[in-house]
Amino acid sequence: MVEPGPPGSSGGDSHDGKTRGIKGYFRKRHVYVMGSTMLLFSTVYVWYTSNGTESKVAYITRLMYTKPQILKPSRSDVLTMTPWFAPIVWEGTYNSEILNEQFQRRNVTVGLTMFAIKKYVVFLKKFLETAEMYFMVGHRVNYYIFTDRPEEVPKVALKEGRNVVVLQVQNYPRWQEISMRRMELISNFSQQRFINEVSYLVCVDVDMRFNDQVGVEILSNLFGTLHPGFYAAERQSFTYERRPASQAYVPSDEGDFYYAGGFFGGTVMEVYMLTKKCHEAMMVDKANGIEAIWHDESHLNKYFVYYKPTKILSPEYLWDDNMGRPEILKKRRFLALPKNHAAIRNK
Ligand code: UD2
Repeated sequence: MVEPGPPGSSGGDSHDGKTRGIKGYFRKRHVYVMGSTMLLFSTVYVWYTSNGTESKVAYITRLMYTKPQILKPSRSDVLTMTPWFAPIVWEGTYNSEILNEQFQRRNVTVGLTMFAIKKYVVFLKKFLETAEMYFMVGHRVNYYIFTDRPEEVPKVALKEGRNVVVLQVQNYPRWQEISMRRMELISNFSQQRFINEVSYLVCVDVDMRFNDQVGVEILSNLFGTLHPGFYAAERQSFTYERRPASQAYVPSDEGDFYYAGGFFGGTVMEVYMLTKKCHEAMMVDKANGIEAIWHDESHLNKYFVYYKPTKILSPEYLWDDNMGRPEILKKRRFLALPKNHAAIRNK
């Protein structure tokens, strides 16, 4: 393989280690193998002046991987692009080595928000342990744990560049209110804190475990996740709020997908706007004595009808084994844990 030489040179291997006239250069090549499909070459060129002192260094990085094929779509069994040109993320549609390289260059930090109020603290250990194995591996991560029981947050060993931040918040008597108030808290903390600490926020339920890689392929300005129960359903079957009196109302002839309340995110600014608007809508409902059928999830779905996500995660990213194992599902990355509602809610 012939590599180009540094700027201004004629290039090629023939100049390795030789001086040319009054100036010469040496080349040091580092080869990193990233996964099985991509090679990352980092070549360092060092020029030397005639008296032997180093004068200039140039870095040339090459990325080598299998070329995409326009005539061979990566998946033909599922929709991979919405009509507003937002990619839908399925296994096989992306190369995580390319994406990791791009995000590492930007030194991105991702905030993962979760709420463990009252008895839901019991879910934290498994959640964090599996997140350390599968969530944004190789990237900087802040786990933001909202809880009313900070002393019950388990200590979990973290890899380098990853931190736990415990945020003490109040609880509410009803589980529905706890779920809905997440919007208010995420919007307040986005404005006060997250905006200074992370680039992206990922907002998830806590009664879950990671089961496979969830990486930077999910990141985009604003993303939502297809609900595992409705990805193949018709519009009329979506459990949107159908009462016009609620701010979450979606008419029967509108809407694209039914999104899960338990996995959304985006840049801090986009998440701030989403959570603020949903919280305000819930406060209007409260004043009018109405609560949307699926609480915060109904308001999230209303928001996404009019503010379209720029990326959509397939149900690989939020699966429940009670839904079986359909052929299209090549990975089950983030799984709902079975829970005894009577024992865990309102406790
Ligand atoms: C669905 C949605 C959830 C939310 C809810 C609204 C999924 C997977 N989940 O979950 O995001 O939209 O419907 O009805 O899409 N919590 C506590 N303590 C409590 C109760 C709740 O910390 O006492 C938190 C916790 O982080 C939990 C989340 O609120 O994961 C949602 O509550 P849930 O999981 O009980 O609601 P569920 O399963 O109906």
